[in-house]
Amino acid sequence: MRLGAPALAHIPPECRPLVPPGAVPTGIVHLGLGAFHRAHQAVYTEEAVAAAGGDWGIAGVAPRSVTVLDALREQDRLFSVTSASARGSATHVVSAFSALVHAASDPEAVVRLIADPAVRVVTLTITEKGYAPGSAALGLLVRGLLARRHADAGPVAVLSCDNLPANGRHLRGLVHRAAGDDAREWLTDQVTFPGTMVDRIVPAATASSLARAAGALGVEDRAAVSGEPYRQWVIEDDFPGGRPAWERAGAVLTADAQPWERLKLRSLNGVHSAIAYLGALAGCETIAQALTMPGLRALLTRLITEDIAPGLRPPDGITVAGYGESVLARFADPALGHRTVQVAMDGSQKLPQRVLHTIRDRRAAGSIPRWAVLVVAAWMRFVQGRADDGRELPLDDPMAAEIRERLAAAPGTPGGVVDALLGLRAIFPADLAEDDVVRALLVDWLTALGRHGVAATVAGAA
Ligand code: CS2
Repeated sequence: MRLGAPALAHIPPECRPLVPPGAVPTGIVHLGLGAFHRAHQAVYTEEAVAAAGGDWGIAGVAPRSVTVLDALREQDRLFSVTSASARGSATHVVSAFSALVHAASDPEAVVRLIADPAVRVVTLTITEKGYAPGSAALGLLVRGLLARRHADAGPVAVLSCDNLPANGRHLRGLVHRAAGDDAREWLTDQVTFPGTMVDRIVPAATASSLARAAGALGVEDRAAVSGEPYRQWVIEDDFPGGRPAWERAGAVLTADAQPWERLKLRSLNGVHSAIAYLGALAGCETIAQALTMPGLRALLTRLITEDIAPGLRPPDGITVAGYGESVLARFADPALGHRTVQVAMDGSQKLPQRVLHTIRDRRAAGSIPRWAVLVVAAWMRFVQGRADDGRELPLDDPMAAEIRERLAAAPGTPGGVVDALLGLRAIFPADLAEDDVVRALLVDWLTALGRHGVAATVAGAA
C-alpha cells in the first residue's frame, strides 16, 4: 500500500498528520520542493496551523525535476519526516501542501499563485546558485510580484530560507534590480524581505532511509525525508499580510536574524564544508565517519575558536565555542548518513560566506587564519578530482567547467594550482587573492596534503 489519504487509517496513530489533508487553503507559495523544505518549513507550518489555525496551506512549486512532485501527487500531497539519531527514530506524516505546481512546464500557474490575494507569504529554498542574477526561480518570483502589483493583490512577505549572508536583504536587492524602476515604489511599500536563519541537517534520501520510513509507517512513501531531530528557525518578524504562528512550533521571531545567521553560516556550514573536503579526500563516505579521523575534531575546535570566533558577535547568551561543540556533536551522529560529497557540492557558491569571510576578517585584524586557509586548500585539492587513494571525486558545481579549464592550463605544482584557482574572481575577491600571506599558506597546505595525504596532515597539525 502507498501513502495517501486512504492509507492514513492504516498507519500507526502516532505517525498521522496534525491536520487533515486538504483542509487548509493556500496562503503560502514555496519555491523549491527539496528535502530541506519538507523537513523544515513544512513541518513548522503544519505544527503552527495545528496549534493556532489560519489559512496557511503551502502551494509547493517544483522548479524542474518532477520526481518529488509526482511522488507527492500520487500521495495526496502527503509525505513523512523521520527524525533519526543514534538514540532511535520517529516518523510523522506531514500534511502541509495545499497545491503542487511544476514551474518548468507551467510557469504561468506560479505567476498566478504569487499574484493571488489569498497568498501572503512566499518562501524560497532554491540553494545558493538560485540567487545568481538571471536564475529561473528569481525570474519567476519577479514576474509573479509584477503580476501581483498589476492585480493590486496586497502586501506580501518574501522569505529566503537559503544559507546566504543577509539572505533577506540580498534577495530584496536582486528583486528590486530585476523588477526595474517602475515597480520600485510598489515593492518598497508592499513587499518585505525578512531575513532568516534556517537549520536542520537533512541528507538526501537513500534506499535505506526510504525503507526505514516504510517500516515505521507500514506503507510505502516515495517522498519520505529523513533528518536530525534538531531544528532551528530564526525569522525577522516583518509580515505585512500576516503569517503562520510559527513561534508555536518553536521558531524564534526577532527584529534582527543576522547574528544567528552569521554564527550558523561560519561555524556550522563552514565547519561542515571543512569536514566534507577533508573527509572526501581521505576516502570517508560520511560526515560522521570523517569526524572519527584522528586529530580532526581537535583541528576543527581550533578552527572554531582561533579563526571563526574572533570575527563573530554571537547572539546574547551564546558562545561561539559552545555553539561549535554542539554542532560537532550533531555532525558526529552516525544515524544521519550524510555523504561528504553531498556537502562538498557547489563549493564555488558556498566557500565565500562559509570560509572566505572568516579569512578576510582575520586578515583585516592582522592575524593568520591557518585552519580556515586549510579548508580552502582542501577544496583546491578536492576540485582536482582525486581522493588520496586515487579514487575519482565528483565535481558537482556550476563553475566546474571554468575550474577544470583553469586547472588544465596551469602547471600542476601546488603554486600553479593555487594561482590558477585564486584567479577565479567570482569566488576570491582581489584583496584575498593578492594577499601574499594567504597565498603562501595555501601553497604550504596544498604541498602537505599532496605529500602526506589528509589523514597524516590532520594528525600532525593540531
Ligand atoms: C550543508 C547544509 O549541504 C550543505 O552544504 O552544510 O545543507 C547543512 O546541512 C544545513 O545548512 C544544516 O542546517
